[in-house]
Amino acid sequence: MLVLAGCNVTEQEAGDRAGAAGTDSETGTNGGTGGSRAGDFGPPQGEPIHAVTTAPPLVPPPTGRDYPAKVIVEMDVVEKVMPISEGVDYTFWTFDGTVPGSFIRVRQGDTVEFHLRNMPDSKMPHNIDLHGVTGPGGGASSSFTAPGHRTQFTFKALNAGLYIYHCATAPVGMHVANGMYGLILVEPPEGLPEVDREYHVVQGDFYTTGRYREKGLQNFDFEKAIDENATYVLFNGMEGALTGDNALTGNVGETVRLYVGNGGPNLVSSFHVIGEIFDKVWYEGGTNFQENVQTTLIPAGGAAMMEFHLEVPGSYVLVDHSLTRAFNKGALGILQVSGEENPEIYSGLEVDEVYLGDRAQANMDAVAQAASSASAGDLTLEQQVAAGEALFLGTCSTCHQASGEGLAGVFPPLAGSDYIAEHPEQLPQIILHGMQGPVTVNGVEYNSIMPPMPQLTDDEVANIATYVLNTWGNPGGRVSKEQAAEARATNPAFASEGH
Ligand code: HEC
Ligand SMILES: [Cu+2]
Repeated sequence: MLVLAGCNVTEQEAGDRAGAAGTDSETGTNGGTGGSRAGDFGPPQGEPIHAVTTAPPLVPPPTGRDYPAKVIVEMDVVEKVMPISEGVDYTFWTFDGTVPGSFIRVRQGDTVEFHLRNMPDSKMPHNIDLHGVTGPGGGASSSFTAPGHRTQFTFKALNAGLYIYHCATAPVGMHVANGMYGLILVEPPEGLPEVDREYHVVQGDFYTTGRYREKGLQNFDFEKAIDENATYVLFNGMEGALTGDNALTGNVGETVRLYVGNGGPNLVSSFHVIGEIFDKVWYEGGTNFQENVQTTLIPAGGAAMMEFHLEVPGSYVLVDHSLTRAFNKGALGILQVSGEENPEIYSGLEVDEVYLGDRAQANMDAVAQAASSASAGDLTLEQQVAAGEALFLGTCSTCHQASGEGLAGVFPPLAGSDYIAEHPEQLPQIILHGMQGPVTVNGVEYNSIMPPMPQLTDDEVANIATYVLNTWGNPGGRVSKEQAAEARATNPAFASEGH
């Protein structure tokens, strides 16, 4: 007979648990929390408290309370244009003006009075469904709010855990795809173990009419959303929200806790931090934890908490381990850890440029500037080269290296390449159509495959080609966007895709 210890929790036991240490720190399990039946600690006590909410990636301080209170949460719905990638704008619909919306932190047993305002300049009505609410619609039916209106409803947070909230106004998939989600943490009565740093990150999938990184203001593409064919998969609503100057930070010797949600609307996340192992994962945002985890699955409309101790300095890369989402759709973030090297645990050589490409750079200003200058029709050679360099890193440097030297026997050099010197006009064609078959560069024969990169815009191809021509002793010259467009229409003999 299979005996599941602690599965049958009496109300008495469940009540006893309130205020007592919950999860067994040795095993990550407990005798059962009693769920919602054990989550009502009576009427709110003391003066009402105005919740401290925080914009991503910050997390409000612990409630620090040992009694249930009335907590007032105020949230604004704001529709606004923000960058989704450098040089790419998108009309986001948001809670509190950020994607994800503000992080809410309450304690199990708290009575939450929720105020939702929809800004007068909004075009749409919105509402909120908090997965931490017990009651039909999670608040949605009580919070339908037209532009210029405010609504209010109250709920008791009966279940501890980390929960997604989102807009649930029809078409729901569209409201969520436009960025309407965030996290609410309902602390267990005893609180969570103290850590040195806490951050919050929410993944989301985005669907734009233009291609990935196609410049300008992009519209929502409902067909792509229905097909679940995301153009971007992002942490915190913008490519670069957690890289460069925006990277998360920590120090060797510290313990970090991440609160990670997945707003969706569609894709499930295989959340992983390259170079770290989660010491603990409170999978699905629930009460029990698993230990020593590489990758944790975060469902759309779900969440997880994870903790890890930092031993070695360097760049740790947050990814959705469905990897083309990370490297070709934007699902990348960085945790930058400072401190003493620890060669006994890890010796050596950082690889974040290869992993991150252009996103390892502090900023992509040159690209954004080039994009705006290009639309104004006045791009200088210097701007083209600067923008091309930023794009080269990550697009081409993965194989040809940032130095342009290539890798002996595998990837031919672009630096001082006699092939480029003899065929400078082929550069945009090689970029757009790839290359295969034997090619001799500086006396060495290569016979491999370079993949085509038609996802690059004509501007991007022109800038990368111009950068390559004007760097590492190559012959100079300039490629225009019109030449890139012509190259796109050609069918070169060396192309690596069948035309
Ligand atoms: C996935 C690896 C990879 C990437 C990424 C890549 N290349 Fe290549 N590239 C190759 C390989 C392999 C060859 C040789 C192909 C052959 O053997 O026919 C090559 C050949 C070339 C050549 C001609 C040979 C030479 O060295 O002069 C040029 C020019 C070139 N690549 C430019 C670029 C540029 C610019 C980019 C970025 C837009 C880029 N490549 C991205 C792998 C890559
Ligand atoms: Cu909405």
